[in-house]
Amino acid sequence: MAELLTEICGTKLRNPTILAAGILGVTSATLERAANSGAGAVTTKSIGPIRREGHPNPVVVETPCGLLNAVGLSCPSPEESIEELKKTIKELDIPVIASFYAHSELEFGNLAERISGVKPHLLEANISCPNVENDFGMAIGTDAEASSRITAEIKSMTDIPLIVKLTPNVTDIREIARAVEDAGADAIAVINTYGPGMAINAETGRPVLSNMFGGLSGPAIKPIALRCVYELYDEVGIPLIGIGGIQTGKDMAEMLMAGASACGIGTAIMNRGVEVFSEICRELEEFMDEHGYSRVRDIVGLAHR
Ligand code: RRO
Repeated sequence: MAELLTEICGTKLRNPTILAAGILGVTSATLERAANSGAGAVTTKSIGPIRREGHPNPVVVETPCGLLNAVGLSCPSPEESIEELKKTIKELDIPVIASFYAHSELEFGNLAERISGVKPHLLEANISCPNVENDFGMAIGTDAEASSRITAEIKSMTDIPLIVKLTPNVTDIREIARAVEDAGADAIAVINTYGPGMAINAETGRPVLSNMFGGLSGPAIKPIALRCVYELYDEVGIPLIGIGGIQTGKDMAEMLMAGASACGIGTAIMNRGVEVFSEICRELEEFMDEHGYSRVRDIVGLAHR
């Protein structure tokens, strides 16, 4: 039987499936559901510097090959989020990745320091949300210089390994990845949602999302995620977490072959339920057994031969 163990920045994962940020990630109870269903690690919904309501409903709409969302970075106060994170870390026996966002360099650094106090295994800086105003979210992740400054500031405030999550909505993702690697990032997660896109209800003649536009996830963006991981595997020397459209064990094998060491799962939970983690692992194991691969590292980057 194939061995699914993998590793991100020295943190061992029992398998390469990671609950992606923003899905089931607000409370320890929902994160625990993903852990119990077999996830290798879980990521919290992005913790912010102040309580934020997010956009009014509807914030999610299904499209033929994926989901559009414009949740709008909703989050409890940082005190509440960090308390919940502390509980999650205590209760779960798998690595917990704390995702967070802020509005400025200093705020990113301060929040990273506060979150690090409860010792998550890894931090994930979200500089790539497509659904918010200009001064944060994707505005940072599309600017190599801002991405670099924020990464360096976070690194100066914490010793916990830092994953930086990038947006695909750039001309050259390699430039942004190089900038964050040079600034000290320990790993890169690619990709956040694509777009924004929109849905219109033909009956009402109105946009469906209250925010009108939202980020696209799911099978529609898998080819884009694969391309980003493939490009970055050649470009940077730090581990990659591949996210975007992974629904099956075979999808995951492809993402590992592109160069990811582990993979985020999000939209697939809507389609296959929370059991998707153990199902994808079983499918990946079967795929590896059938093809004679015995360890995850045998297939990481295989498509680059
Ligand atoms: O909350 C959101 O609307 C959101 C976030 Br923070 C993100 O990083 N990506 C996304 O598609 N939605």
